[in-house]
Amino acid sequence: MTHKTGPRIKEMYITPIAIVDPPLLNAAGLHAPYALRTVVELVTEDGISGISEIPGNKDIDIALEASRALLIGKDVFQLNQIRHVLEGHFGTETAAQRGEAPWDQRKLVHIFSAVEVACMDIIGKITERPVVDLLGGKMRDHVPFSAYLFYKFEGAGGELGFNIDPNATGWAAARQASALNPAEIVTQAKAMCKEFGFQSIKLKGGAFEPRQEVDAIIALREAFGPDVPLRLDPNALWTVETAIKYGKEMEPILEYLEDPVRGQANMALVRKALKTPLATNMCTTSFDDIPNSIAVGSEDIILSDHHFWGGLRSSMTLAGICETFGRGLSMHSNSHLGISLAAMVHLGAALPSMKYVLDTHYPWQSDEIIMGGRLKFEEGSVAVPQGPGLGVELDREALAKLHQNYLACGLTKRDDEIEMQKVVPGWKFQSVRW
Ligand code: GKR
Ligand code: MG
Repeated sequence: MTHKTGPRIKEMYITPIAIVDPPLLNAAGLHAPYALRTVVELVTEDGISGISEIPGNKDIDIALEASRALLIGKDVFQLNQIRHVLEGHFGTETAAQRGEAPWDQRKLVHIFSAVEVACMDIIGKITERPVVDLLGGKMRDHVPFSAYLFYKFEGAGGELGFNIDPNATGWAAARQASALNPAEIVTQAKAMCKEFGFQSIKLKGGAFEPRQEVDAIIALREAFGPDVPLRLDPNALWTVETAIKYGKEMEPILEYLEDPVRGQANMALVRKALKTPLATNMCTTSFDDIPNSIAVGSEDIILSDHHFWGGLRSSMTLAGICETFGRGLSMHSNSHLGISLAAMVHLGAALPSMKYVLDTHYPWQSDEIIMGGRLKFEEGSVAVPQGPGLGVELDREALAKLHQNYLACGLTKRDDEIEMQKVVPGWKFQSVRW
């Protein structure tokens, strides 16, 4: 097939949006009423559009704006050149720039991801193949996810904030309820698993002292039995001593313990002391981190994330590294909509093996920006979208509405500490707390 006008980038649209997010608790504080995302659309000279979604942050949006001039005129198939040009302009980032928060604060990885996914969406449309085929092809038709539980204050988020919609039913009602103790966590888990059919459960920890969170895991085990794998993620807030003490107590019931402690050296100490596998999206988060990860043995499972590892193809490279060095691979998530979920599903479908089902925050969101509305889960899995490229199209009306939310809400970057201080004055993030 030849393209007379060539698949060259003619336009780049960068749209920050704000999506309703309930008051979820984590190690860094509290989620704001809106989570920020940025939607990128590239359009070729012959009018083919490709889309992507990344975590929202004004600095990243400014950098994306600065990349526009570098991208216009580029052939979407030349992804290696595109990356080279972006690196030439922005320089490289070190692992240290990731920061101490549970999420990644680098810029360049997000830009690579935004540009690469949108280009691959276009390549898929041109070649009439789904993105999964561009990653080497499908290993599975349905990609399984885990329930992702959060401690939370009562509230629906968005305009309602800490209030609730009394007319909500089912999961939409359960999502508004408070979850501040093990019994409420079990109630949340039952409602989420009923709605989405999840067959594994992750609890976001680091919100309460470890005894309470370990008791929640024990309560989940009692409620769901031994066939439902359980994971706990304190986001590196525990000391080595705490992690070993509670890790040993949970040894018989945890599938894996995620980032109990901060840094590869501490993770390696805990890993030597426990039989439970350790997973991370905090200590081994870039290719620069891999040599030391292997040298010290900091984790058993790396939680990939195409937004943080620089795109889908980089995530496949990571999968190869994990295979070579005997690491498991799963997937990390942050608050997101359907463009990200579609990309996660294409990647998940291409992964050589799927021992550990993937994370997603999707049940916590109610907004959507893709035509046809929210993607469906069946028995905890999402079917690989059928169409070419990502297989999802932008709903421009919904995008415009969520962009208005962004302008109205006044948030420009995620800061869970500030949100928590609105509820608990003087509350401070501590990189290690218990
Ligand atoms: O959404 O509060 C959250 C999570 O804490 C998120 O920011 C983390 O990056 O899900 C993440 C994790 O697994 O650490
Ligand atoms: Mg984590």
